Amino acid sequence: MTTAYIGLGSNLNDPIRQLRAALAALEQLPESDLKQVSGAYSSAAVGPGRQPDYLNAVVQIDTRLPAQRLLGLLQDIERNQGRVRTIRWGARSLDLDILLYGEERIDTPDLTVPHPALGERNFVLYPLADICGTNFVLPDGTDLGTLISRCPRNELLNTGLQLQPSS
Ligand code: A4P
Ligand code: MG
Repeated sequence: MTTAYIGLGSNLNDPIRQLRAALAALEQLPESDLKQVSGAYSSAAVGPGRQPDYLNAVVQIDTRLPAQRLLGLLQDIERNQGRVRTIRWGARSLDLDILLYGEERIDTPDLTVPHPALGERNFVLYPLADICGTNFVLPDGTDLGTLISRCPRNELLNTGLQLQPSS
């Protein structure tokens, strides 16, 4: 089993509904268990032009899927939720990024892990720390607390919205 962390983001078509639907789909991934879900955070869009605010979250899955296969299945989920790829960093109904895949470093034309922007994005680092704590060490040896200390929280807001139905 490999422990992987996936970033979820949406700023179109009812983001809270998009993230909840994504979570339901992630629970159905083959050869995988959804282990932890962060809070839902809102933030201003990083990217071109004026865009609606984002809702972001991070989840932990334990999986036997190879990283490339996981990426393909995540892209299927994006497509099922009406994602249309237009411009890079443009508004989207759902974006699923593989942030970390165990300790692995992957650098192929269609997959870079750890996600190259992970260390600069408060909307990734803070929800990641929710579920794995600030002592968590990344494959390059940096701990999450150090990255967070360099990445101001700014207007990032934990909405308190529940992504999973309470059991
Ligand atoms: N790809 C490479 N590595 C990965 C990975 N680790 N996980 C490739 C997922 N995909 C990966 O992605 C383009 C290609 O990246 C894919 O075909 C895949 O093979 P995309 O999702 O089609 O395009 P994108 O998301 O527009 O580009 P990119 O560079 O992935 O953007 P990001 O980094 O995902 O940023 N602002 C806020 N507040 N919150 C956000 O969530 N997200 C973005 C998108 C911009 N601004 C944001 C947010
Ligand atoms: Mg993406």
